[in-house]
Formats: sequence, structure tokens, C-alpha cells
Amino acid sequence: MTLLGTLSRVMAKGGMAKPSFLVKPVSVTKIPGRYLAHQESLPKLPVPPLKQTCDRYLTALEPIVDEEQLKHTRRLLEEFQLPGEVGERLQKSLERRASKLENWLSDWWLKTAYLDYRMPVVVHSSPGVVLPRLEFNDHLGQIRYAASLIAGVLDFKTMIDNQTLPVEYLGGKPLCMNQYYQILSSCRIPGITSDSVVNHASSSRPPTYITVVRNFQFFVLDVYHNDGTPLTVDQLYTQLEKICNSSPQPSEDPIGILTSNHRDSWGKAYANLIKDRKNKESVQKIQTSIFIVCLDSPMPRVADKMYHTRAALQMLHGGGSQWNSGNRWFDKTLQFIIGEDGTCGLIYEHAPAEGPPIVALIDHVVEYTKKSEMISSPLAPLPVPQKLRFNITPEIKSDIEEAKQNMNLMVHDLDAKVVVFTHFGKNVPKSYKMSPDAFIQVALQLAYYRMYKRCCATYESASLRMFKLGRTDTIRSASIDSANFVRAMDDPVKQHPEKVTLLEKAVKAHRAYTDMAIHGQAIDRHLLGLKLQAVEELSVLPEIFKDKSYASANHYKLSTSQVPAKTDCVMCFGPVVPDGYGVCYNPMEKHINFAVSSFNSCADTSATHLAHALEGALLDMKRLLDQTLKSKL
Ligand code: COA
Ligand code: HC5
Repeated sequence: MTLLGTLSRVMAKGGMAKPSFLVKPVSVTKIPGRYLAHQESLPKLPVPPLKQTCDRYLTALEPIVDEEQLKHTRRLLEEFQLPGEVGERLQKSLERRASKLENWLSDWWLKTAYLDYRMPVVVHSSPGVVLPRLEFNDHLGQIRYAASLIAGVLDFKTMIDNQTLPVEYLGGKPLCMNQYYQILSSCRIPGITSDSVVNHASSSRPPTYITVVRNFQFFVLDVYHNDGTPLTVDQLYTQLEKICNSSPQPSEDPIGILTSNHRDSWGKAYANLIKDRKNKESVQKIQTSIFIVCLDSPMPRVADKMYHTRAALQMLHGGGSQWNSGNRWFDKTLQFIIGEDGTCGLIYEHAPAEGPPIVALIDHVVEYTKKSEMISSPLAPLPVPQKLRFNITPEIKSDIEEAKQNMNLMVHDLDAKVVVFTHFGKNVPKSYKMSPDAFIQVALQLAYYRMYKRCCATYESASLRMFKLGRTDTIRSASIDSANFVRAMDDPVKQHPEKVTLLEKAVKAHRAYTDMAIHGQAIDRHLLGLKLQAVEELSVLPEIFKDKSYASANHYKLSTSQVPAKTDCVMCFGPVVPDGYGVCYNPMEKHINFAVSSFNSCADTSATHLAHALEGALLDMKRLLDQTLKSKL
């Protein structure tokens, strides 16, 4: 219950704390020049009109709640909007907030969706990315690749430091680039009831080292010389060799596994851990470092067709305490993971940024590593990387044991299936003049309907980066039009031309919702804003937020996201409700990479089953179009 579980907890507290969660906020104004000029030119996130949101909310409920419930909600919404009533008052307060802040939503969103959300970041929040499998198949290949990957990330960092990153565009509009400045040198810090995020990139002495973890042991690796030039690939390789030589056996106490625990438990364990001065210094080194490189131990081998699924799980959780789950610091924003068998990817802590900046970094690194060669550089006497030491008290030992057990339960509970769909990619929907993203989303609706004979609340991430400090809003993929199509598709009474018309309507409706969302006119963040505003200024919550429909609308059995990349990678994340699915996809021109996840503890879901249903739905939709439209030519 990711994004929504938190909302009710914010409510329970009866009020919002002042935004003290950013221990060290990265102020946009600290990054001068070109970047700032660009940022200043971006529009502010609007507050949509109240009536528009209420009307659209009701329309969005239609395919997912029954008629009686809909009637009840309609009445509540009418009352909410009466002149002089609570809706009007909250809307005005929200508009006032929007006029004062750079972005009325971003602080609230960070806190609600991430820092106050207490489930483990592993599986429940942090996404994983699998790179195309690499050629190496031994330990030397692993550290050679690690060296060139580190050099590639540092090369990308130069563009961040010099503000030479090209501005991105969506729908012809320039996007907010702030998230790029949040992904390096940052870390989440656990608290007892809420976390914080620190970022050291713009501090007076930004870090010049990364953390390398091997056999559950953490090392500080300086990646710049005193003159500010980065170490060469060759030099990085030599340093990584030294690290590996001093960590031949797994540590008895995989301290990093603590970061996988429930946030309240980790918050408590953390307070205890850093009471010791040495521990505190070691933890701070990890938190401050630019990023982490995890040199993983070999994982159990699987058949080739299972490779992507196994690799996705390695990225998401590391395989359990007996494998690589302790070879992480899950609070760190960026952790690159490199196995000995050519497996490579990353996991990232989601609070500071969305997927696209991370994927842009990956695209750059992958290109860089293809070009980079091991040129022998003069053997400069480089210092031995410092191993971080921890004093493990019996209490810390028992916290580690508890975290191990919880991690192993999560590992057993997560079911995943990666499908490389090779029949077609964006090319086919495009050839039928349809939005590929909308086509895939409608296929998902069909797949779900075929399995459950009903539609469910569906979330797709939409970028709000057209606006200053924008993050995301929700595209509600289950629409009246998608419902009409999925019901008709397998109806033997319906003729093909009618099905095609319904499919075209559903795809168009999805694309129209997408346009509305990326222009700041969707309903979900607005409703959240009204709700959080109510928490701040009212003693009781308006009825529309206590309504059953609101709970149903936010119980996303399908939580989905498209993250397009140039690199042929697989992106994945866990479901957000116990009886739901996570579906992430990277549509390429001629194929599509999907990762589907679900929980084994739910008898009604199966990642494999949905993945197959999705393949079937895509193929059937193409066949329908081919048969009907091609025959017309
Ligand atoms: N006919 C022919 N081609 C079409 C078309 C049509 N009717 N509609 C779209 N296309 C083309 C587009 O021009 C585009 O071309 P390209 O491949 O050359 O770039 C391509 O098809 C893809 O368009 P579409 O599938 O409609 O999706 P999109 O790229 O506009 O993406 C979202 C849609 C929702 C994913 C995007 O708006 C977004 O918000 N992305 C960010 C999501 C995000 O942040 N995810 C991570 C969260 S952590
Ligand atoms: C590398 C791919 C990362 C995708 C992560 C993503 O889509 O996160 C969503 C963020 C948002 O605000 O919509 C949340 N989601 C995983 C629950 C869809």
C-alpha cells in the first residue's frame, strides 16, 4: 500500500509537520548560471479548477466501482462543491499555497510518497534496472567492467557539475532538470517515524569518493586525484583489485542488511548503531559518497530463458541474506550492481528522483563503457582504499538477525516475471497511427480483464516535469472506453470492425488522459493536495476522502510505468498493494521489455500468468487490426 498507505497515516497524525525532512536541502539557487536560467523559465504547477477535478474523478470511478457506490460519491461531490462549502475553502487555500511556493506539491509529495512511508524501501519502493548482459564471466571481468562503469558515471557527473546536460523535452516543452542534481552524493537517512534525505553535491566540499561493497564489507574509494582529475579506468581497476584482495571472505555481520528493514525498525536500529563514534563515521562515509558499487558474489545459475527474471530479482533484493542482500546500503540513492557472470544493473532509492534521469545516466554509461579501453597509465602510488569498520554490539547483532529474517521473507514473497516481447515494438501501434504507450496500456487492461473478468484501478506514472520541481501525476488507465473495449474484445457476438472502433477509442482516450496529466490537469495530485490541505486546516476530514470509492480508486491493483531508454534494459519494481501487480516496461522500436511483479502470499495473483496474458493481449490486438484494417486496403 505504498502511496496510499501513507496518506491515511498522515491523516492519523492529524497534521503535517513543517518540512524539516530535508536535513540539508539542495537549494536550486545554489547551482548558478545556465541551469538556474532554465529553471526560472519553467512554469509553475497549476492547481486545476475544482469542478473539473470533481467531474473527472467521477468519470474515472465509473469503470471501477458499482452504480450504487457511484451515486453515493456523486452526492458527496455535489455537497463538497456547494458555494461556501469545504471544497471551495480548501481550493482557495491550495491556490494560496501555490502562489507562495515554487511548487505547491513537491514537498508534500516527497514526504507523503516516500519519507513518511514506512514499509521497507526494498521491493516496496526502490526500482531496479537490468542492463543487457555483458560478455565477461569471471571475477577479473567483473572488476574490469566495474572500473569502466565508474569512469562512465564520473564522465556523466562532469556534465552535471558543469551544467552541460542537455535540457530534455516532452511534447515539445522543456523539462525541469532539478532531479539530475539530486541523484549523486545523496542518501536517505532513517528516522523513528519519518526519514530525511541528504544531498552533498552542492556542499562546500563535495565528496570525491565512492563506496565499494564486497563480501558485505564497505570500502571508501577515492576516485579523484588531488588535482581534481578522475582516476583512469586502469587506476580504478588497480584500486578495485586491492579492495577484493582485502575482502576474500564474507563478513560475519552484513551490516548493510539493516537498511532493508521496515523504516521504523531501521530508524531505531540506526539511532543505536551510530551511538558508537566509529560506526557513525563509517555510516557517514557511505551516506556522503558519490554512489555505491556493489561487487556481488555469484548467484545460483538459471536457464537462459530465466536469466532476465533472475537478474531483475538480484537488482530488486539481492537474493536473500545468504546471497547478496547484505551487499547493499539500500538507503543510498544510486547503487550499481555487478556480478561475476556478466550481470549488471542498479537499484535506486526513489525519494530524490524519478526513473528517467537515472535511465539517462545509464544510457550515457553504457555508451561510455563500450568505448572505454584499458590504457595503461603511469603507476602512480595510490593509497589503499580505506575499509570502513564497525563495532558490532550484541544489540546490533540481533538487529542484523531480525533484518536478515525479514529480508528473507520478502525475497520468498516476491514473484517476478520478465518478458522480452519480440513480436513487435512501438513500430506496430505507430503504423496504425496509435500511441504505443496507450496501446500497451489498453493491452494491459485486456490482460487483466481476461484474468479477472473486471477492471481495476490502474496507475501509470505521468511526468510533471514540464513544471518547476515537478515529479509525477497519475494516468488512470482504466477508463470507460477501455472497459467498453475489453468487454467487447472476446464477445463472440461483436464484429471485428466494431471491436476496432472500440480499440481506437480506448487508445485515444488514454492518450488524451496522458496529455491532460502531463499538462498538470489530472485529478490525483489535486485530490491529494485538497486532502493534505484539509489535514492542515480542518478538524474533520471531508466525506469524499472517507468514501469507499476513494479507497477503491487508490487501491491500485495495477501499478505501472513506462520508462523509455536507449539501452535495451529491463526496469522493475514491486506491487503497491498486497493483491496487485507492478508492471514496468521499456518499449523499443521492434520489441518491448516488460517486468511484472506480484506477491506469492496472494493466492489471486501470478506474475507469470499476467505476463503471459499481456503477451496474448498484445498479439490479439495486433491481429485484430491486421485482419480488419489491412483487408480494407
Ligand atoms: N501515431 C503515430 N505515432 C505516434 C502516435 C500516433 N497516434 N502517438 C504517439 N506516437 C509516437 C510518438 O511521436 C513517439 O515517437 P518516438 O518514438 O519517435 O519518440 C512515440 O510514438 C511514443 O509516444 P507514446 O507512446 O504516445 O508515449 P510518450 O513517449 O508520449 O510517453 C508517457 C507517454 C506517459 C510515458 C510520458 O508522457 C511520460 O510522462 N513519461 C514519464 C514517465 C515517468 O516519469 N516514468 C517513471 C516514473 S519513476
Ligand atoms: C527504472 C524505472 C523506475 C520506475 C519507477 C516508477 O515508475 O515509480 C513510480 C513513481 C511515480 O511517482 O509514479 C511509482 N510506481 C513504481 C509505484 C509506479
